[in-house]
Amino acid sequence: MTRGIYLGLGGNLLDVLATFRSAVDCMPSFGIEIVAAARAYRTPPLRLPGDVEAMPDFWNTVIEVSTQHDPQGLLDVAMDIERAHGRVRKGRWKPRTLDIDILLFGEEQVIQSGLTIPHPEIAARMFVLMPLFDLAPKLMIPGLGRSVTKLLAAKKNTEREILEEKNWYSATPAQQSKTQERAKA
Ligand code: A4P
Ligand code: MG
Repeated sequence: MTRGIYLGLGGNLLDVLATFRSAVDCMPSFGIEIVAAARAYRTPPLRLPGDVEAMPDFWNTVIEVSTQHDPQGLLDVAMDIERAHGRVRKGRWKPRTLDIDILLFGEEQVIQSGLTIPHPEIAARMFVLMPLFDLAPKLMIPGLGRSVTKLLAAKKNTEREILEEKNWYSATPAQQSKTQERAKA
């Protein structure tokens, strides 16, 4: 069982927070156990250059999970879960009901066709760093050699893009104990 796996969830179509809840609830049946869930953050869409199509804001969150899948197996079931929640791939960075990105897989670094871990955009995205900070502020990102706190501090000076934040999932026991640990620290 690998721990220290962090998944980024995102979406901007339909009731995204309800989709997050449904996705997380079905994960155990796909061999993914939920350890903790961060708050959800609403941000304007990050667009590809030249894309002017009107699109709703995104909700994003991060969950910590454990699983016996290897990284490719986890990506495969993540895509099954996306499809089961109405994801239709209409092109890169298009509106979506649910996107599941593998942000971190413990200490592992993976660079293969169709899979890069850690996710290459972690350090650039406030909507990833904020929820990751909720769960693991001291976590060091493999390959970057910097903690989530350091990455967020570097970003905060240049960008303030969070429009809203919400608790979307009732605390798991693991999340509660982490919250208590943080309160004591
Ligand atoms: N892939 C490679 N590495 C990974 C990984 N670590 N986790 C491959 C998941 N997938 C990975 O993804 C394209 C391919 O990435 C997959 O086939 C997989 O093999 P996709 O989900 O089909 O398409 P995508 O999501 O449109 O592309 P991509 O490059 O994953 O984009 P991102 O990084 O997901 O960004 N704005 C806001 N505010 N919030 C967002 O969440 N997301 C995007 C898409 C754009 N703007 C956004 C947000
Ligand atoms: Mg994606």
